[in-house]
Amino acid sequence: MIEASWIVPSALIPAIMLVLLLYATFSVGAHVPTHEENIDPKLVAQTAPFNNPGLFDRGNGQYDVVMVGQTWSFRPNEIRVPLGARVTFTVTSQDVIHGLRIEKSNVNIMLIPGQVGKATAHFTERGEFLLVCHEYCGVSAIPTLGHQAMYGKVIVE
Ligand SMILES: [Cu+2]
Repeated sequence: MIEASWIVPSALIPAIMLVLLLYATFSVGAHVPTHEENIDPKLVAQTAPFNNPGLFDRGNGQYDVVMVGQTWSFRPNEIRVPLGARVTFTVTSQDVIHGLRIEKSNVNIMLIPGQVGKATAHFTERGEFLLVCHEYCGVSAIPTLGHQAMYGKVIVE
């Protein structure tokens, strides 16, 4: 019977992990960002949609954000949406690897030059939410610049 006390947990633990993984994938929306689109990293500023970054109202509470990361800022770096907005972020980088993490949301994307990253967030809480670059992207002699200065905010009102 001592074997059963090992076999049962060793079968149960992976089963519980699988259930949690499926929950995270389908209910929370936490999954690997899609990288199905690639663009020329040298032509980001000329390539649609990144030639026109910004917030776009698609109606019915749906919004698109086209965002470009660059050393050391996001364009746009302030996004204002109403409560309940569903916002699809389409992002890339025009120089080095950056990241995009938005506080209290499932948005956590790497911004890789030449790759288009996408994530959709549902903003169900009013407030200001920090968006930060979470991939170290360099230092500057000027203290107000550099990776630590690469942030912005989402305002849900
Ligand atoms: Cu960065």
